[in-house]
Amino acid sequence: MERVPLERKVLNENDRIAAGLRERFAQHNILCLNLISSPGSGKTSLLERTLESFDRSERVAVLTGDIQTENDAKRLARFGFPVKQITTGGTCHLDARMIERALFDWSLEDIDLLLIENVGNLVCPSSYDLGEAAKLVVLSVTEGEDKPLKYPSIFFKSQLLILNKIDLLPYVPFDIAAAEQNSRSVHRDMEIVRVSCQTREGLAEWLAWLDRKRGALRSAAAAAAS
Ligand SMILES: Nc1nc2c(ncn2[C@@H]2O[C@H](COP(=O)(O)OP(=O)(O)OP(=O)(O)O)[C@@H](O)[C@H]2O)c(=O)[nH]1
Ligand SMILES: [Mg+2]
Repeated sequence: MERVPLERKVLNENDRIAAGLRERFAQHNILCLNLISSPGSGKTSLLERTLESFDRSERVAVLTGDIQTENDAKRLARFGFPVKQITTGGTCHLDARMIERALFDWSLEDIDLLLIENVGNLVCPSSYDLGEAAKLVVLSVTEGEDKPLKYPSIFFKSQLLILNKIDLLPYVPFDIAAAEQNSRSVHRDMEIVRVSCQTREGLAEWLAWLDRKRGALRSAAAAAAS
């Protein structure tokens, strides 16, 4: 009985900080994306493939969350863009205050695209707004096509489903059409890309999606300025 009001208070506080972040991102025309998945679905791998595709002049930055270790930040720092690890020390999700703190010594004027890798968890991160323009969910083909039905919240809230590890489809009993159908039964307008971070199949489609979102933001900013 006590749990519900307390949870609501924490989330209200988070929403307040997230709204402030969203406003700052809008002021600086930053596209912020929040990547969410179970542990090991391939969030860091997707970010590695994404960063390696960018020219060094791109104004991209990454925040990556984990309960322990700086492993993901080390993997991503190799590409030469600003990367910071947020180690939550036990908390199963990132919250808006963690993002605010992590950004304190970064100049937002220098960033166009902020990619956030959330803690590996398909449940808790879906409740926390980080001020992002969109949540993206990664599901790999080793996890079962029923996951959108079992964990509907994150599939309902995500704009894009990235179906990863399609190179493993010949070896695992995963019905990819059923996974997509399940996902659209939870979220009718879900956009979907199929990728392999191993073979790079489908990555062009993901990068094109990213490009469209960045282009739409640039056009909206130019229209607002004129
Ligand atoms: N076969 C195959 N393996 C992949 C693919 N993408 C990632 N992996 C492997 O899956 C494992 C987990 O990938 P990560 O990128 O670390 O996953 P993650 O979602 O960042 O994991 P956490 O940060 O721990 O939640 C690694 O061994 C990757 O090499 C893929 O497309 N195909
Ligand atoms: Mg990772």
